[in-house]
Amino acid sequence: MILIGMFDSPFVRRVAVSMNLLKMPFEHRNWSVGKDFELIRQFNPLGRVPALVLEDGESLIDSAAILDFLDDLVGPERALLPRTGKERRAALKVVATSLGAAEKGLHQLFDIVFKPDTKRHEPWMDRCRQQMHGALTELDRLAHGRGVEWMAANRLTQADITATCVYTYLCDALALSESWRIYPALSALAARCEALPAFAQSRLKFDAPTPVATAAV
Ligand SMILES: N[C@@H](CCC(=O)N[C@@H](CS)C(=O)NCC(=O)O)C(=O)O
Repeated sequence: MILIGMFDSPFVRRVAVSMNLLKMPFEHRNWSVGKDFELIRQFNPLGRVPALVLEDGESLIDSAAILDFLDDLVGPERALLPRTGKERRAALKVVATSLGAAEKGLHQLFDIVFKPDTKRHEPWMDRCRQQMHGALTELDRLAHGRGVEWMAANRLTQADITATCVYTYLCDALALSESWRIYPALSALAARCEALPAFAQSRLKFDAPTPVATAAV
């Protein structure tokens, strides 16, 4: 299988980490949504990543659909999203909150990367920041409230993978200052996960565009 997209994307990375954990080998195409837009559009008409190209050439798009396919492939015993009940509800809540935070972070970043300074609308950026921090506060509360090592079950699940990929991404891309102090439980979870080989294999340190540093907590 071929995974398209750079590991600085939390959406791509959560697929890569999941495939590593499930011991599914993949080829990686490190294509950028900026300069490789036309190439990406051949596999996803939206021009977004991730896309996963299967052995028969079929292309799957959207991280949620790809992860659903992977869980289906490995079966209920090994699936990363709990199959049913309270654990599934808890995991889906963490995943939804994390992806919402990622989207609000991306809105801020894309405003800076793709729009001229004169087109930036500060009240909109403030709203995105507020929504992103609201989601991170909730994730920190959920991580703290658990009292066990993982977010949704007594084992590592998609909740931990997605929360970690998103949190690491936001800290890196938006240069969130003092985030470990403000989100201690979430930071501890992310540190535990990032220490695992499945995460380390897709860790990409990247430089945030300079003006983004205004996104202080
Ligand atoms: N819901 C999608 C979101 C994917 C997404 O927004 N990817 C970003 C990269 S982090 C992208 O490709 N953005 C380019 C664009 O939308 O033009 C998923 O979960 O895969």
